[in-house]
Amino acid sequence: MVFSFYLATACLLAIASAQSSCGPSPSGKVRPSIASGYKWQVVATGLARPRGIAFDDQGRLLVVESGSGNLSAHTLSEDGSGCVTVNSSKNVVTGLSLNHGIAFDNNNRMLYASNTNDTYGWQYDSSAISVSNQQTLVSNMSGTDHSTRTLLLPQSAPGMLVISFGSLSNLDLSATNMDSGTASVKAFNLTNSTNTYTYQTDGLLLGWGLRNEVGLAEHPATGGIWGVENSADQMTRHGVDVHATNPGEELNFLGYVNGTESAQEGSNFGYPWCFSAWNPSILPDNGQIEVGTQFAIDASPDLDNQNKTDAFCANQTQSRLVFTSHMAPLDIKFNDTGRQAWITFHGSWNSPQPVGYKLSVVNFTDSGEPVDALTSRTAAVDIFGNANNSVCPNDCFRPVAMALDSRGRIFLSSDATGEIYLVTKDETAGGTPTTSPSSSTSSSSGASSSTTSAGSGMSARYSSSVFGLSCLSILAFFFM
Ligand SMILES: *[C@@H]1O[C@H](CO)[C@@H](O)[C@H](O)[C@H]1NC(C)=O
Ligand SMILES: *[C@@H]1O[C@H](CO)[C@@H](O)[C@H](O)[C@H]1NC(C)=O
Ligand SMILES: *[C@@H]1O[C@H](CO)[C@@H](O)[C@H](O)[C@H]1NC(C)=O
Ligand SMILES: *[C@@H]1O[C@H](CO)[C@@H](O)[C@H](O)[C@H]1NC(C)=O
Ligand SMILES: *[C@@H]1O[C@H](CO)[C@@H](O)[C@H](O)[C@H]1NC(C)=O
Ligand SMILES: *[C@@H]1O[C@H](CO)[C@@H](O)[C@H](O)[C@H]1NC(C)=O
Ligand SMILES: *[C@@H]1O[C@H](CO)[C@@H](O)[C@H](O)[C@H]1NC(C)=O
Ligand SMILES: *[C@@H]1O[C@H](CO)[C@@H](O)[C@H](O)[C@H]1NC(C)=O
Ligand SMILES: *[C@@H]1O[C@H](CO)[C@@H](O)[C@H](O)[C@H]1NC(C)=O
Ligand SMILES: *[C@@H]1O[C@H](CO)[C@@H](O)[C@H](O)[C@H]1NC(C)=O
Ligand SMILES: *[C@@H]1O[C@H](CO)[C@@H](O)[C@H](O)[C@H]1NC(C)=O
Ligand SMILES: *[C@@H]1O[C@H](CO)[C@@H](O)[C@H](O)[C@H]1NC(C)=O
Ligand SMILES: [Ca+2]
Repeated sequence: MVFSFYLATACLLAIASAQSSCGPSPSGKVRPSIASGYKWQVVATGLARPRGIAFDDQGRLLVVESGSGNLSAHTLSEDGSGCVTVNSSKNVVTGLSLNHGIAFDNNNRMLYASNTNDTYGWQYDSSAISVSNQQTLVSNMSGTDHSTRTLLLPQSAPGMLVISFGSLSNLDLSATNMDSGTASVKAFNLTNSTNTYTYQTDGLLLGWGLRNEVGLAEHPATGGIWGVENSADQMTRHGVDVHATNPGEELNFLGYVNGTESAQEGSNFGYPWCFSAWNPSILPDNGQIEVGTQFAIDASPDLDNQNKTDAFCANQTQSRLVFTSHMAPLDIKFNDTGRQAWITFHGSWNSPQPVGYKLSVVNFTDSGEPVDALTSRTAAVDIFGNANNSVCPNDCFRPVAMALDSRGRIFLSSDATGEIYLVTKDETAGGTPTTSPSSSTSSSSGASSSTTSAGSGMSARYSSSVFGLSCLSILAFFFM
């Protein structure tokens, strides 16, 4: 079980790399790598740590550049072969230290964006590419460490704005007080509101005990709100350091904002007392613990030396899926049918081996639930990543946020490299993945390509490549 999981993960991480000849080259030494059946290109480079992205009603890409605090609009051009480039760019909002959150209400021509402390709204003129009538909608979210305030406008409840407010540190005792607002997700009704809401005292509580729910999405068929959580670092249990492969990153179901009731809504999801197991085998006293089970951690000064039990943790709302520890999920977006959830993994310092730095996909059922059970370790399938995670974070792109266009194409920001990528299905690829260790050719139609040198021999406008072979050497590590 453990080994088959590592086999799958290791092989997926070993996907071959190839450079696209459409659009700019990747920044620096970045070498992207993609699964068979998909292709990638760089759309934009040189942005100032791009985070949240969204399309306006003209198909322009708006980008929160956290490095400058500005919000910029990029008019895109597309040639006959589907190659997308930036035609022109313009700053739309400056001077507010915007750092992540962005949302569009195209019906009402409203743009929303956030910095650490406040969420703003503007009327947006997509002809002039400009904003007016700035309002501060929700305030009092200041805090260090986890500084993003993700925004979501659910289609099932027009006028409601969902905001995620993360914890203020790795283990944050203030999160045990529901009134603090930290480590929670809330929804605010903007319809005809005239005053600025205070995060702590206003709004509808969707969940608390959520360490840092950076990614938020609404399921298109059910209206259910889903979040992906960045879980804790440096974890110990019963005096044993278990941080290398625990806790799991989480996919949580947060209920609905349109009045449909659910048991989850407003409940406590465990943090900072309880964490989900990713690798139960290294946890002391693991008799009752499976993958995804929430367990108690050691008392520590950060938590005022207080303790909770595994029985207490079993009583908190559990997640619906878990992912490899420390991959740092930052965004989730459903495709049009709601049967695919795309998740970006930014990667984190706290994993002994670099993990994440990639875009994965999770299957959902027609009724809007993950196909896999909570105990699964193979729910997330890797689509786009870096060719060699050993060189991460320095020489890797780091996926942050996505915007899907009406054709299901995925635009993807990378803050570390200042880039926007485009990942699409490769309609010309017919082949199935190969794991043949002797493969050495490459083409634009999904034939095998191995592996270590980017770009050589690629002459097609795009390249798609296939899962490579270094599985054995990577596996050897895990058997040690
Ligand atoms: C950029 O947009 C302008 C105005 O729409 C258009 O005339 C021009 O052809 C575009 N440039 C490219 C490279 O597509
Ligand atoms: C951000 O906006 C400021 C004006 O407030 C401007 O001086 C600066 O050049 C802008 N930065 C970028 C990267 O566009
Ligand atoms: C947020 O508020 C804090 C505390 O008042 C302040 O120090 C910080 O500069 C503010 N940050 C922004 C981006 O406004
Ligand atoms: C604003 O946040 C601070 C903590 O940063 C808190 O002490 C205060 O009560 C909040 N204000 C309101 C009105 O809730
Ligand atoms: C919001 O305000 C407008 C203008 O005053 C009014 O026509 C509308 O009925 C209000 N909507 C709600 C839901 O109260
Ligand atoms: C909430 O939205 C979902 C999806 O549109 C719908 O099925 C459900 O009936 C809605 N609930 C209410 C109370 O309107
Ligand atoms: C939001 O507020 C408006 C105006 O008071 C109200 O008509 C609407 O039902 C509210 N929406 C939700 C989802 O509660
Ligand atoms: C915390 O719980 C553990 C295991 O139940 C126990 O050994 C330890 O003494 C407790 N620590 C505190 C500070 O209560
Ligand atoms: C679990 O929750 C139930 C119902 O709220 C409560 O009666 C019970 O005491 C809780 N158990 C623990 C260990 O917290
Ligand atoms: C996800 O669903 C697709 C069909 O839509 C299937 O080909 C694929 O194997 C599924 N992946 C997993 C991990 O179940
Ligand atoms: C990955 O990078 C590491 C560190 O630079 C290097 O030692 C290793 O050979 C690389 N592996 C491949 C397959 O390129
Ligand atoms: C969304 O996912 C489903 C299930 O895998 C797939 O059939 C459909 O083509 C996807 N939609 C787009 C636009 O890619
Ligand atoms: Ca949890």
